[in-house]
Amino acid sequence: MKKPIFTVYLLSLLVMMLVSSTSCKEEDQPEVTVDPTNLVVEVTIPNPDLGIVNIQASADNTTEYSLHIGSADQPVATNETGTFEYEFTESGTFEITVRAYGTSGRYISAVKPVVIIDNDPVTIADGYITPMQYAGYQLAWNDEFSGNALNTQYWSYETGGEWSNNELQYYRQENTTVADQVLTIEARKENYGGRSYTSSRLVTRNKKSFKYGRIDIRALLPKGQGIWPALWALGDNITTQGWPKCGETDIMEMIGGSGRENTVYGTVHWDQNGNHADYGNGYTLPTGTFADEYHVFSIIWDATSIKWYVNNIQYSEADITPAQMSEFHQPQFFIFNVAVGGNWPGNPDATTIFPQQLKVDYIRVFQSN
Ligand SMILES: [Ca+2]
Repeated sequence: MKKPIFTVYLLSLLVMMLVSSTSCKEEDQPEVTVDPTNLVVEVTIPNPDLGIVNIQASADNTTEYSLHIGSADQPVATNETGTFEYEFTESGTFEITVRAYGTSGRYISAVKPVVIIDNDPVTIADGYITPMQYAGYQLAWNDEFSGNALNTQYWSYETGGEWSNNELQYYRQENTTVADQVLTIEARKENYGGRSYTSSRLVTRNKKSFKYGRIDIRALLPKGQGIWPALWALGDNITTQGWPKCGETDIMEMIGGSGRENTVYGTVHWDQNGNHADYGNGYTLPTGTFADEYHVFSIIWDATSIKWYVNNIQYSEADITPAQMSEFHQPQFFIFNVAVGGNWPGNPDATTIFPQQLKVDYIRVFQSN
């Protein structure tokens, strides 16, 4: 897992002075409590390659200082000196609030915005890589995303705002780029077509479909509550048979959100006597998340089974020999998309950072000799 390296930028000084609303005591009483005054907060950056900021606060008539991140009422630290150190572990725009408390128990506060920029983003070199050849197989098709545009001989865009699962995104061509050896699908918080989020959905429908083989997809996943990247496949006959009779093979799905970004799921969906049936399992990383570096999501699909792998570690197997699973003996086309919100992940919330990107280094289909 890569250690993040950040550069910290301070925005222009924004200081708010607040005094809590309780009124002062009457003049005829002895003065036993005092309100703080003259709060000054300085934020400095000791080392631009770390996410650490140093905070020095001073005020008159103050007995205690507290440090808050954002608008949280709960402090991350308190002391009598006003000297704090805080380390940010995520990139983004944040606010630091310092409160100075007087003997009255009342406080004044100052707010400073800081921008934390990831100075060492994950690169294509980070993470697991699979080989270009396997014994007993030959490469049937691959897209290494090495050009500067999506190869429309292989891929089409599926656009629009009406999708199942109560998803929130509008799919557009504009959210897809190919550059620097990778395909990027970007989910944005952006109003378009009556929706509050945009993203992309790409398909190889009518262009590239396969029955059986080893499929390797190397990808870096996005993260955040409500973000739902998927690398999957549907039967070519969906137009005549409908879903789920066409068969669906989910090579990788991940639902973003706290504690969930270290797990991916592999699933098959099919028709069983007129009912939807599915089977799947998840794989959880021993350390880190799928946003920390690239991983390779694979299936090995043959006449008897579909097996799912992460970084060549098998975590699931479906027996596809039952007659009810004839779906999985037909060609399927690929779909890459990043959905936003919906029934499974739930919707984005204040913790979700936009934009989010799914990056794909390659898709390779190997078929047995
Ligand atoms: Ca590539």
